[in-house]
Amino acid sequence: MGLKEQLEQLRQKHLEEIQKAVDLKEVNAQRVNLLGKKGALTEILRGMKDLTNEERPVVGSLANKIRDEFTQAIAKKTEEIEIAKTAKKLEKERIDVTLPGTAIKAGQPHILMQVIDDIEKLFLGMGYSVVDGPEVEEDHYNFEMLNLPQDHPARDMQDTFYITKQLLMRTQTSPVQARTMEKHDFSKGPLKMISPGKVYRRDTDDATHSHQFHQIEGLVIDKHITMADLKGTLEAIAKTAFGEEREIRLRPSYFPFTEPSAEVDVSCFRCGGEGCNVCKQTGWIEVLGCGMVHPNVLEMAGIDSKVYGGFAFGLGPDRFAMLKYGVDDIREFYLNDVRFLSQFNQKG
Ligand code: 2U9
Repeated sequence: MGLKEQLEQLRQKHLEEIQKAVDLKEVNAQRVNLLGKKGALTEILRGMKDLTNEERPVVGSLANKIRDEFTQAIAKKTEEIEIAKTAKKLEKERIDVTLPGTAIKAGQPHILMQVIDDIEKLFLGMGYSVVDGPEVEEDHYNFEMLNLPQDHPARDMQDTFYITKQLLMRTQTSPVQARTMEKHDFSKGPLKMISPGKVYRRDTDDATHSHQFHQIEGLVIDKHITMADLKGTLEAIAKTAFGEEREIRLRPSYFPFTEPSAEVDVSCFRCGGEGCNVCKQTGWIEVLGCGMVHPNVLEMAGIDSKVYGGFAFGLGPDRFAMLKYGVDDIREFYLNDVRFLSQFNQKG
C-alpha cells in the first residue's frame, strides 16, 4: 500500500476514534499516538524519503492537511468534554435560588434602655445635654453637695454601699449634676442637663426592690426659672412616657436638695382617671419627684443663689417600665431571660 493510501486509512480510523473518546485521558492518548514523536503520522512520514520528487510534495501536503485535521478534531473533542464536564457539575450543584433564606432573629435594646432612649430624645430635642458620671462616687458629691449633712439618715451604712469612708456606690445620679454644676460657665448660657444611669442601694432584693436600679435626673439652672417651667417640663415627660392625653398634678413633699419639693402624679393611662386597679381607684399614679433647687445646693457649687435658681426632678425608668408594661417584679429586668426581654421588641 502506498503512503497516500496509508495516510487516508489513518485519517479515517483515527478521526472516528477521536470522536468516540469519552474523557480527556483518552483524547490525550490519541494525541500522543498520532502526533507524538513515535506517533503513527510521524512513522508514515518517515517513509517520505523513498518517494519520487513528484510524489513527495503531494504526499507532504496531504500529511500536513491530515495533521491539521487531527489537531482540530482533538481540540474540538477536548472542548466538548470540558463543556460536558462543567454542565454535569452545575447540574449536581444546582441550588434553588427561590427558596426562602434562614431568618436571623434580630434583637432589640433592653426595655429599660428603650424607656431611657425615649426620654433622652425628648430632652435632647429641648436643648438639654445628656451627661454621664462615675458609679463609684465620692461621699462629697453624692451627699455633701446635695445638702445631705453628716448625720442625715440617707447616709446610713444600712442604706448605702460604702467602699471606704469616703467612697461609695452612688445612691442617685445627682452627683453627676453636682459635678457639672460646679464646672458650668454661666456666661455661656443656662445649665440644662439630664443624667441617666445606674444607682445602688443596700436593699434586700424583692419584687419591688433591687440593690441596683436606674434613675434619670434632670436639672435646669438659669436666671428667672419658675415652678411653671418645671411643671411644663414634667408634663412633657408624662406625655412622652405615658401618652399625649395624660395630665399631671403636684403634691407637696420633701427632699433635702429641693425647696419647695413635690411628688408628681400622672393621670391613669389605663382608665384615663376613672379609677381602676392600676391606679388603685384614685385615677392618679405617682411617677416623679421634683422641686426648686435648694439655695444651699447652689451655693455649695459656687453659684449665687440670689441671682440664679433652678428646678430638678428625678424618675425611675424601672418603675416607668413596670407601670407601662404591667411588669410586677423589678428583678425581671436584671435576669436577662430572653423569653422576658424579647416581649419588648419595638418592631413587633
Ligand atoms: C441637684 C439638685 C437637685 C433631683 C431630684 C427627685 C426629686 C426625686 C427620685 C424619684 C424616684 C429618685 O428614681 S427615684 O428613686 N428622685 O424624687 N430627684 S428632685 O434633684 C436634684 C439633683 C441634683 C444638683
